[in-house]
Amino acid sequence: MTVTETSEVMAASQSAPSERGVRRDIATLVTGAGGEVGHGLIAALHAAGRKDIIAIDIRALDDRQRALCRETYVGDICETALLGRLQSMYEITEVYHLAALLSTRTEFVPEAAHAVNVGGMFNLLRLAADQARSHGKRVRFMFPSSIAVYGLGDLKTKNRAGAIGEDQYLQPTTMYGCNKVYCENLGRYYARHYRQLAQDRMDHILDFRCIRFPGLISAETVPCGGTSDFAAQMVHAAAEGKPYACFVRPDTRMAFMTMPDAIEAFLRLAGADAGHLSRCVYNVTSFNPSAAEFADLVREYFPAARISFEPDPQRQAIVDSWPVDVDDTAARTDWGYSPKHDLRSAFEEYLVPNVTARYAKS
Ligand code: AKB
Repeated sequence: MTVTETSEVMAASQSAPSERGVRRDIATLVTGAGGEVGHGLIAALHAAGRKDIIAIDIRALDDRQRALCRETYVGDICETALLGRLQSMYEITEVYHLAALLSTRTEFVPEAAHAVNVGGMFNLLRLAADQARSHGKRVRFMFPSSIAVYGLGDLKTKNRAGAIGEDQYLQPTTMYGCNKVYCENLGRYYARHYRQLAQDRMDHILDFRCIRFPGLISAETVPCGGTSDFAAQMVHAAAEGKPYACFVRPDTRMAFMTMPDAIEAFLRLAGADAGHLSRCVYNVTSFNPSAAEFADLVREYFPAARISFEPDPQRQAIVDSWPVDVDDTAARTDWGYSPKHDLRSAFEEYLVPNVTARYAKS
């Protein structure tokens, strides 16, 4: 498929009506397409028969991903000009807005992170609202939030609270968490209250649906920029035969899930009957080992693994502010969330065979 630079997009749409004629192509827009979730999501959408994917990322997608998309664009979601040009070229009916800076990276550049995480979200919501007004249909807007929206003041509170519900402890301690909780509220506003006093308001322009993901563990990609990355980095390092110094204490406990379960949950929520949804934002979780328990499993499957614990106090404080687990009853009740992997099967059926194959090639 084609890779279109921003400048080409701008040129193409400034000319006469697009080569597609007056009718715009139906499209599903995926931002942050080159990221960890983007890799899994685009493959799953394509496998489900979607041929209308247009993908944006700040960097060019790899050839394999590009082949799954109708078109890919290299550009910045903060560039309203690019989004405006896409508005003229496509009839966007669904948005998966994945582009974001994660919790560790944002703590070096919080203002820049706000610009991307909130400014970018605002631009995508405005694009979706403009689209809904132009084609007259509600746009489904899928948004990945995070357990980083939670802020449990200290370890005693964290351990006492146990699995928390969606409406508890919403005092995040990172810019990323602040961004995500605000973006959740922006999405809900656009879905339920947008221009509520305007005479020409259009009710229900967006169908905003959001999952607060726990730490995600992928066999296909190695995470960076996140504070939950230690689990995935540990298993990838073991498979690659490299030592790994874990940046949190052995007793650190938090919720995780495998990337395939995360993608399946996201698409299941996207396809759920709106009448069954009691809320816009849902918790999901699969397993919540301590870092030591996770390391024990890594050593069981990779006996030569060299794992040490060298806690980074600042990153440790971030993970200590996140819950030991979350209550995902609403997701299971409303739209049938049911992860395939628990901790043992995550290793046995997903991580070990796939990371072993990944590094066997190298
Ligand atoms: C991060 O570590 O920042 C993310 C998250 C928990 O949302 N993976």
